[in-house]
Amino acid sequence: MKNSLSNSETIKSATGAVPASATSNFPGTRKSAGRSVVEIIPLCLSVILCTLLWGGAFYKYITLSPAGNGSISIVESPEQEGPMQHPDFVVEDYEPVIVSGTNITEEAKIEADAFNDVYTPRKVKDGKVDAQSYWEGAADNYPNYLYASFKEEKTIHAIKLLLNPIPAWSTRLQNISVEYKGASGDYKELIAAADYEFDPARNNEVVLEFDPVTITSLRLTFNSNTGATGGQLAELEIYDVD
Ligand SMILES: [Ca+2]
Repeated sequence: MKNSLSNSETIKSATGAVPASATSNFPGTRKSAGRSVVEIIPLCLSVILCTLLWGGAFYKYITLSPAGNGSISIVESPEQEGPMQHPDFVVEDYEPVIVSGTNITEEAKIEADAFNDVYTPRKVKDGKVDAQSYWEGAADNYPNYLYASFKEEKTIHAIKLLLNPIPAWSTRLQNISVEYKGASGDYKELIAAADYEFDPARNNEVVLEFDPVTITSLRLTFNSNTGATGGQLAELEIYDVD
């Protein structure tokens, strides 16, 4: 009897619903989120490869915003084949101005109302622009006057004012006016007072051109100088008309 009942239970079990555990534990049929492990591995490899390739391709176009607030700005980097410099920092090459005519300052007698230390007026016509060869007006005593006088009348059309061009002579503004005097009479205005920039990046030179005028003397008036307590000039070049 016992054996008969055992056979009946065995038959029922063999013909009834199959328990879930009967398939889940079967070798080679494990499931994960509806895909087998065999299917997921190549999919993951594909995702990683695409991330590396596309990430590298777009890296140069994506930067974080300067504010660092987490936003993203998309910019296009320039095609660069060599060293590059931002346009805001590019310094243009400066070519010193070539003035027509002949520099006749050598023929002139140079004087000033005063000078500072060893910086005498004659130093504006020795052909040197070094650190020792310039005239400087009396300190804190504007206006400072510089004169160039000739024995004979000269017809001129330009003057060039120079300072030492090395960067140590940093950019400064000098307020200057120019007057002239003929064979007789008093000084007349040639160039009204104005601020002129002396910039070592531009050879620390200022060129003033005007309609030809016949003179026996020039008077330069220095009203201010942002770089010193008096007017300064390393060379004065006066050009005649040839
Ligand atoms: Ca000089």
